[in-house]
Amino acid sequence: MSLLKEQLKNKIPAVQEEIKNLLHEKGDEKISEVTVSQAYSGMRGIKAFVCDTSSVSADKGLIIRGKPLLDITNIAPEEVFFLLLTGDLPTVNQMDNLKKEFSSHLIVPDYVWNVLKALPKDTHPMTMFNTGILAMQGESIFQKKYDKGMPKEEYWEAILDDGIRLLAKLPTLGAGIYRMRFNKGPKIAPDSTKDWAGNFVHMTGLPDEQGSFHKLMQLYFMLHCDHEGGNVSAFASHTVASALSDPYYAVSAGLNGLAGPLHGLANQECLKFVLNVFDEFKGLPSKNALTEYCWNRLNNGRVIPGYGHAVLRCPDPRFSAFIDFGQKHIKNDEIFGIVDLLFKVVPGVLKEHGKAKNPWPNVDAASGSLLYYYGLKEFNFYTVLFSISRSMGMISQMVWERALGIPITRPKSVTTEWIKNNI
Ligand code: HAX
Repeated sequence: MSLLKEQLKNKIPAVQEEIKNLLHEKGDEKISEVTVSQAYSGMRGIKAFVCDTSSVSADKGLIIRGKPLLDITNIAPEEVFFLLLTGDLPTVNQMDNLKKEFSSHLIVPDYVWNVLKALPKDTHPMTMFNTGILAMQGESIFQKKYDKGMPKEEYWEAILDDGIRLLAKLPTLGAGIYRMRFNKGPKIAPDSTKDWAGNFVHMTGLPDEQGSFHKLMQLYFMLHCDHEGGNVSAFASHTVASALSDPYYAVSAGLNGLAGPLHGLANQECLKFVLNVFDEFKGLPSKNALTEYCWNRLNNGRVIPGYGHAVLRCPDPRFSAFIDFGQKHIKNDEIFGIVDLLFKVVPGVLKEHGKAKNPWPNVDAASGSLLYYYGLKEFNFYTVLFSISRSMGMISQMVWERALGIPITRPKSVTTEWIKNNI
């Protein structure tokens, strides 16, 4: 048994007991009330379910298992996965064991590439990525064991087995799609001696003599791993998994939500916006010119991508971590300079505009400029990178939901007629 699974096996019974007692003691207490306007506005702010992998506070941002994000930006993606699942950072031994497990499942089956080859040449990389995941559904251990009558107590283990196999393949799938979709030549085989991010960089074929692109991808895959349970992608995958659809179904469902421009696709939209600024001004504009440019966009009824958030009310710490990286590694780059200038301009503009509840940058405001610098210029690929990372959070949440026996998601909707007659 893997050391990760062993750790979870030790932890799960105590958490099950804790929650049983909590329900016994506080099961009838209220944690939220719902107003009519919340019912018409995306259920914003309603506390209605539990996610322990991470939480997001309006003024501090992402906290992973009690650790504020900016305290742990140095850890590797494999470590954050272990942390999301167990609440502990792995020992050296546990980390080696997890890396070995990932390394033995790197190969994406040939039939997946054949399915992807059959798609139109201009298919969006996110469509290719999600199709690739769904095409592998027949590999699901959960589904095979379920068909044979697996007892409920074993669900979480089968979800974890699927999750690790799927996660191991995602950098291979993503990098293969990058090369296929943007005519970069034949796929590059994974290297089982490399870590998750290093393997991705290797399989893209992009140069990285100094190792800084590898460092960026480690940070990138770490920062995007989870953002509590209520965001579109996490909630979609949570809902699909609650029907006992296996992780291949549930992760691809979540990622279809991530592919929306108000969610994960904002990273591609944001770099597109930054490049438009660069083209318009042939470089870095003045502060006044950029302010006017932003106002024009707002007056045309368009959002400023990379700014605003449904929960956060402060600059996103993930943005701050990317800006720190940029200051250290690519300080004098002009595209990065525009991102930096936007940070000085947009919050003021959005405050004056008066609509957005949060005028501050989110995770998507800075990441694209860094990827662009390292040669990953095809910005409609960026949400695939977000997806590779966010799958860790979805899978961690799923493992615990099955371990705790959380039932099928089924909130109750009401009709407008009901509201008129009953409130
Ligand atoms: N630019 C212009 N207007 C904005 C805005 C922005 N960046 N952010 C919010 N607003 C507007 C909204 O469109 C809304 O306008 P209407 O009343 O006309 O509909 C109003 O301000 C109130 O919105 P809100 O309550 O502040 O924000 P929501 O919770 O409804 O939406 C969004 C949150 C992130 C979707 C929103 O801020 C947005 O569209 N931002 C730009 C896109 C973006 O960066 N998305 C990525 C978010 C992070 C993420 O999930 N990454 O994956």
